Amino acid sequence: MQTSDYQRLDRAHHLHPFTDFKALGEEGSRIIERGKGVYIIDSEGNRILDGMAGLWCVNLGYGREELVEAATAQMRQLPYYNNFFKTTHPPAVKLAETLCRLAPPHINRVFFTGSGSEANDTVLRMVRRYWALKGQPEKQWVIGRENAYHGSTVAGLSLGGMAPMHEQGGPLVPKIAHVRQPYWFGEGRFGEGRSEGQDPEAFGRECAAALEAKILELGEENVAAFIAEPVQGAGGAIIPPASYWPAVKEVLAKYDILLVADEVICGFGRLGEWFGSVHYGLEPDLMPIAKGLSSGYLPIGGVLVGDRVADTLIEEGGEFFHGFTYSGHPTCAAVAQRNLELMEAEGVVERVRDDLGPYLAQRWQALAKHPLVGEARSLGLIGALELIDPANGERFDESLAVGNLCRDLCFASGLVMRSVGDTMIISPPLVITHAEIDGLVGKARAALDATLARLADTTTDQQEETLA
Ligand code: PXG
Repeated sequence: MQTSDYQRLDRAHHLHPFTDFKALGEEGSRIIERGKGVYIIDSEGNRILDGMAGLWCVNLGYGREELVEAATAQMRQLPYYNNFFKTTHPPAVKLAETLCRLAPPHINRVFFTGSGSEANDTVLRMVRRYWALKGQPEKQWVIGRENAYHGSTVAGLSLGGMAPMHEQGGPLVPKIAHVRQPYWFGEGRFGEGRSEGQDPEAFGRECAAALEAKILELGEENVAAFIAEPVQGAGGAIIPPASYWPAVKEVLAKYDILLVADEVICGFGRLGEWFGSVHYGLEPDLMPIAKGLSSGYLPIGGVLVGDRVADTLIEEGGEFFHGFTYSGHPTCAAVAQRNLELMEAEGVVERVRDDLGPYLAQRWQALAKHPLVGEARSLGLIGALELIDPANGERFDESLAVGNLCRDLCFASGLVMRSVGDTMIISPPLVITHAEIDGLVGKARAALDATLARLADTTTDQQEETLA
C-alpha cells in the first residue's frame, strides 16, 4: 500500500480523535509507519524528531525490545485475565507493588484503569464516595481549573476546563466548578481583562485566592476535592509561578479538601521526579496516572490512592461498584512493570532532573531572544514558547493561526512540536541525548525563522493589495 492508498481508506472509514473530519479528509493524513529512539518515520520515508513523545507518553523512546519481549512473554503465559471476583494475576500484583514503592510514602494502593480518562472517572467516584462514607455526603463539589485537561470521557470532560470541549455534547456532570489557571503569560502578563502586567508571584497567589473564593462561594461543607495537573500539559505546558502550589496547599488544608494531582503527563519522570507532585512538594490524596506508565507501548492507567482515602474505602466502604474489563490487564501491566524497571535501572528520572532538564532549559532559553518569542519556559523535559508579534510584543490575531503555521513548518523541517493556540510546546522522550536536544532546538529555531518569513510575505502581499 502507498501513502495515497492509506489516505483514501483513512478518509473513507476513520474518524480521528480531536479532528475536524472534513478538513482532514480534504488534506489527507500523515502516515507514521515506524519509530526508533526519539524518531518516527512516515510512509514517505521522512525521519522526524518526535518532540512530543507521541502524545506525552513514549518516555523510553521507540523500539525498546525489552518492552516487546515483556508483552510477548506475558501474552504466551496469560494474555488476559481479570481482577474482578477475588482473582488477580502476577503482573498486576507486581506492578501495584512497584508503583506504591515509587510513589510518596503516604500512597500505598492503586486502582487500575485502561486510560487517564478512566482514571479520572474513578477519581470522581472515589472522592464522592469517600465523603459519603465519612458522613459528609453533601461534600460533592469538585473544583477544577479553566483550560485543564483531564480526559475525554464525560467525567474527564467535566473535570477538565476546556471551553470548546464543554460546548459539545453536554450537559456535563453536575457539581463541578472551575477556577482560573495559573497561566501568567496568558492571563497575568497580557491581562485578558484580568490583572495586566502583574508580577508572576503575586499572580500565583491571586490564583490560589480565586480557589479560596470559590470554596467559600460553594460552601466549604459542600466541596469534596480540588483537581489539577502539577504542570498543565494539553493546556499549553503551563508552569505555575513558584508561589502558586504552596498557597493552594494552604487553602486546601484550611478547608479540609482533598487534593487530586493529575499525574497523567507529569508522572514518570517528565518533571525530573517520579511524580510532578514530588517536584512541588504536594501530598495528594489521589494521583491519576497513565501515558508514561507504560511509555505508551500498551494502554494502561490507574489511580494511586493515599492512605486517608484508601483506608476509608477499605475499612468502611464495603463493595465499590466500579471497575473496567481491562483494569490491571496482565499484558499491559507486564509492559508497565518492565518499563519502570528499565527507567530505574537506567536512572532515567535522575538524568532528567540533573542533566537533561537543565541542558534543555539552557538551550531553550536561547530561543527567548528570537523576535517571535515572548517567553521560553521549561521544567524537566516539558517546554513552551509563547509566540508574539515582533511589531508590538502583543499576541497575534487568532485568525492568523500563527501557532499552526509554525507547527506545520516544524513538521516539514523534521520536528514534531505541537501548537496550542500560539503556544508551541515540546515534551520529548526522556531518553533524548544532548545532541538530539541540540537538533530539536535547531529545528525549532529554523521553524521560527520560516514562520517569521511567511508572516513578512503575507504582510507584503496585503500591503501590495491595499496599494493596488
Ligand atoms: N489527564 C491528563 C493530565 C492528560 O493529559 C488525560 C488525563 C486523559 O488520558 P487518556 O489516556 O484518557 O487520553 C490526559 C491526556 C494533547 C492531548 O493534545 C493530551 C492528552 C490526550 C490527548 C491529546 O495534548 N492528555
